[in-house]
Formats: sequence, structure tokens, C-alpha cells
Amino acid sequence: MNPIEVISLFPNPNTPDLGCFVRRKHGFETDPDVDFENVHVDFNPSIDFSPQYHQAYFRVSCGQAAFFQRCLVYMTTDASIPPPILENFPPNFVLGGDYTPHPSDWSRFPTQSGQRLYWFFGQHRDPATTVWQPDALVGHSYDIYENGTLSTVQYDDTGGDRDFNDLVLEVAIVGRSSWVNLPNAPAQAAVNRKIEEKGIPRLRSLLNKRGK
Ligand SMILES: [Ca+2]
Repeated sequence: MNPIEVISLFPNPNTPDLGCFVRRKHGFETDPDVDFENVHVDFNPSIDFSPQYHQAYFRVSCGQAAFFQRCLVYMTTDASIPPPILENFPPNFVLGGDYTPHPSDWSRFPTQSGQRLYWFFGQHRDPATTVWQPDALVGHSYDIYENGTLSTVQYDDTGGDRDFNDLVLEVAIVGRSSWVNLPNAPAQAAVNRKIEEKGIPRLRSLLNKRGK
């Protein structure tokens, strides 16, 4: 088994442990390198943050939409866009759904190493119809933290008013260190030998008295 796929070797908190805010790299903008039509891409390693291991978190933070809003989330190892045919290639996560947007809990992938790309497809549906539509536009702001990065991703559903507030996500990439790589405390071995000689006999004696 590949040790990096064993999630128990890494911390796995429910919320992204980004640490303290460091600086805002840029405010809201549509970046033609990572924002395409209704698709936003986050990736790691990046020029701002390149830990050996990383973990991606994402949630709906809000949205002011008359339509239902959802976001399909995919992870890939290269820059090939995941196909839209859900029957053949289901998303790894779906945020939102058949309701107008409201804040969600954080979802997350297991810790990864190497290059990973995270794709966020914003879509909407008029409740009076049955067909989901791609949103028209997406952009994001980008903040640097001690232990990661945070994108605030904002979609405009029809592109009619370009207010970019119909669906708002937060996407965090945090750094991870494996407990396997904890540095040793060399003096602990001598302490353990002392406990083995003097302490363990007392412990065993105590265990034998239990229940008598
Ligand atoms: Ca709008």
C-alpha cells in the first residue's frame, strides 16, 4: 500500500487549518489562467505554496440566487478537463443542489502528494425547469495563509447582471506533514529503559490485583 494514501498517517481535521492570515495576493478578478466560463481551477504545488503533502477543502460560503445552484468538484493529476458526462465520470463531490444556496460544511479530499488539479463547475437550474445549465462566469480572490491558500470563488449564473454573487465557494489548500516523519527524541530511549526496570514491574503487579 502506498503510505501517502493511508489517511491515518496524516492529521485530517474537519476544517482547514490554514493558520494565521499572511496577505491578500489579489482581490476579486476573473483570471484567464484559472477561471474559464463556469469552471474555476485550484492546483498544488503552486508558485505561492508547494508543500510535500497537501489537502484540499471546499464549501459553499453563501450565494444570493433566485435559481438553484450547485458545483461539481473533480480532482485530476494533469490539466485534462474532466468530461461532463456524469454517467461515465461522476464528480468526486457535489456542493449545493436542488435549493437556493446556503452555507455548507467543509468537504475535503484525502491528503495528496505530487501535482493535483481541483476543478469546480458552477451550474444553476431555474426551479420552473428540469434542466441544469452551466453558469456564465466565474472569478476569485486569493489569500495567503501561514499553512496554505484560500480562494474565494464567485459565480454569476446567467451573466445578466455580472454581480458574481449567485454562488460563492471557499477553496482552501493546506500543507500536511506525516506523523511518520516526526523527529525522534533520542533521550526517550534511556527513559524507557528506566521505566522498564523500575516502573513496569509495579504496573504489572497493579494489573494483577485488579478484580480480586
Ligand atoms: Ca447574477
